[in-house]
Amino acid sequence: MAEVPDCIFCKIAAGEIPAKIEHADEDIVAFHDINAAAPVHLLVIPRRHIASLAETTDAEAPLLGRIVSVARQLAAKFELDSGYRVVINCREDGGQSVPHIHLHLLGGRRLGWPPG
Ligand code: DGP
Repeated sequence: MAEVPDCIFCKIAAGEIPAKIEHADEDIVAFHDINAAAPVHLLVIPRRHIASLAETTDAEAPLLGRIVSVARQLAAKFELDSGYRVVINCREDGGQSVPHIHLHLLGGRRLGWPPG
C-alpha cells in the first residue's frame, strides 16, 4: 500500500517528518527511536504500510527476513557485540502504539527479561 495518511512512520519513510536515519534502501528504512529505552534503540520498518505483524502473510516472509537482516547489520555497525534484542510488538496487547509494523533493535545495556 502507498503512504497512508496520518501514519507517522509512512511520513518518516517518505522524508516528510525528520528522523535520525541509519539505513535506507528501496524497501526498508531504519531510524533512532524518539523515546529510546536503551543506549541503542533503532526502529526498522518497511516503506510499504503494513499495520502489524498480524497483517502479514507468507508473501511478506522475504521482506520480514530482510528487516531482520538490516537489524543484524545495524547491531554490527553499533558494535553490540555482547548482545542485543529485537522485538516486534503486535497490536494492543503486544504493546504496539504505532500501527505501521516496526522491529525494535535494543542494545548497549543488559536487558531484563521477562518484559512487563
Ligand atoms: P511500539 O510501542 O512498539 O509501537 O513502538 C513505537 C515506537 O515508536 C516508540 O518506542 C516510540 C517511537 N516513535 C513514535 N513516534 C515517533 C516519531 O515521530 N519518531 C521516532 N523517531 N520515533 C517515534
